[in-house]
Amino acid sequence: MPIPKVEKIWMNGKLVNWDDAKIHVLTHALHYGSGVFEGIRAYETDRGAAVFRLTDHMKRLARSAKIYRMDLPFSVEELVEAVKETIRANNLKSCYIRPIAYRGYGEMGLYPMKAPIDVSIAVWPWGTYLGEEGIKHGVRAKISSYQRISPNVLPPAAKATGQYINSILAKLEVTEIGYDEAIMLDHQGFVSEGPGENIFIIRDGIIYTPPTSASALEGLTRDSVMKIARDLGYSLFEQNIVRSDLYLADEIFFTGTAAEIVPIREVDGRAIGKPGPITRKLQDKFYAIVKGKDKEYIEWLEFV
Ligand code: PY5
Repeated sequence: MPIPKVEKIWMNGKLVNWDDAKIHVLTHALHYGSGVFEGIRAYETDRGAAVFRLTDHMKRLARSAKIYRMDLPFSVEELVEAVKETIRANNLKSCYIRPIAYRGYGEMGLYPMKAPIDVSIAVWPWGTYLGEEGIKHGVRAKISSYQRISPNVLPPAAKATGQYINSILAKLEVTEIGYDEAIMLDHQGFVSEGPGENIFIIRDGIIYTPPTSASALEGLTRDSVMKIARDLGYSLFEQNIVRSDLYLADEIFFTGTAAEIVPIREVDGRAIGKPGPITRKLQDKFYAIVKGKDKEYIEWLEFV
């Protein structure tokens, strides 16, 4: 789907026209994937657009940058303000938000410290990543033969642009044979996550999700769902999961900013079934929270 064009993109502190938000072909990050990014969403509420856990996302951007020894030229507070400014400039009630910090033009070697760090923030209306049908009825997933990157290959804790070619290989492999999304195993064979989503399973009323030591990103939707589930009284464990745990689960779902909360109705040809009651409950609560209808979690919303 083409990206719906809006008016302005924030680049290194200035709002520029969408069509002018261009970079040089010798940008370091284009050649080597030396960028870090975030995916954030703003939702429509009674008090206007509200960005879900904006500061937490920008803190993660700063952590990704730290891992790759990038000195961000803007503070977390400045980036938070810049996101709000960009949403206001484009008059959006809800949108997806894509901040990126990358090594720019000025160095072609692999020692990157002489290249500048450029930062931009783009926003646009983007529906749920795996589709509305997926949210309602669940998606079909398959375990990819591509292993998820491991900590001593590329740090899974960082959301770095280059790391996503691993996700792309997994996504391509399974979608070309008709599945909606991939599930990736870590270097030890434990379930890790989707190409751009964390994963949860439920068995006998207990919720499990792989630990970050299984190369799963510290997802903010994951963190939110963990908190919501525990507040609702469920037992939830961060625990290693093997592939047969997926096949035998009562319910499975993906979480992510782009994807939101997506039930999985089939894994590797084994039916999991229609979205189950706990998945539904967590979805309902999550959407109430992000739309500002649940005051208990109002501190997660940062109003534009
Ligand atoms: N795991 C990976 C590898 C991710 O890229 C993402 C987010 C997640 C988990 C979920 O993290 P969070 O809940 O903090 O979003 N993926 C991006 C997103 O915006 C990009 C998806 C194409 O959802």
